[in-house]
Amino acid sequence: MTSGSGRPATPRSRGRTDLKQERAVRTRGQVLDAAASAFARKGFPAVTILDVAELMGMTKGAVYFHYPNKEALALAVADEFYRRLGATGDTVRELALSPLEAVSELLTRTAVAFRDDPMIQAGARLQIERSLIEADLPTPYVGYTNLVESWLTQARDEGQLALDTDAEVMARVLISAFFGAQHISWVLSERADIAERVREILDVVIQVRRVG
Ligand code: LUB
Repeated sequence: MTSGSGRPATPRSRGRTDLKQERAVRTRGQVLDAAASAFARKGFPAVTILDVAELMGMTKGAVYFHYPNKEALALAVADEFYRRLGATGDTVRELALSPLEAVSELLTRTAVAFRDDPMIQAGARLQIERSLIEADLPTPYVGYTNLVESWLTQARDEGQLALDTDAEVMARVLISAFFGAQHISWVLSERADIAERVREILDVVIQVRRVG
């Protein structure tokens, strides 16, 4: 690649092309953040490209330059939602907690993200609205269910859960309860009490199967 002046681009002399590309990447991220805020607040059907543009103080054309239509924006938000959930899983794995602590940590961190991160709020809302969106959104729920199941299996095999624990069923129950809790917390308290509700779920469900 060459810079605007025709010199080879090196880390020391970055050309105009590089700076332009960096700005484009940054703007694309800002468009995605604006779209997430709009989808989280209004839902897919009600959001317009103009809403997204106005949130950024840009023209509709600037949004269209990065995403051809509303479906492409929804898909990009959903992909970023799962990237962030996956990163949360990776972070918790790196903490090297006991498997039961890992399950608690994962769901607690996810609850906080639902409360604080519009990208997470938007991703979850778009999944609820998936039948209204003409794009192939990722399959919901299964990634988290499998991750939680793997930790519960480990906990059972290490003797922290009753030997006859069905880890697959327990994971499904936890994820279903989590999903219900975040929805109820959204409707009743704008998610102010989400962490407390998720704590209750972890206490009750894990208590039932815990050994010792
Ligand atoms: C997570 C949602 C909401 C599950 O994994 C997913 O697809 C998820 C989709 O609406 O939260 C977290 C238990």
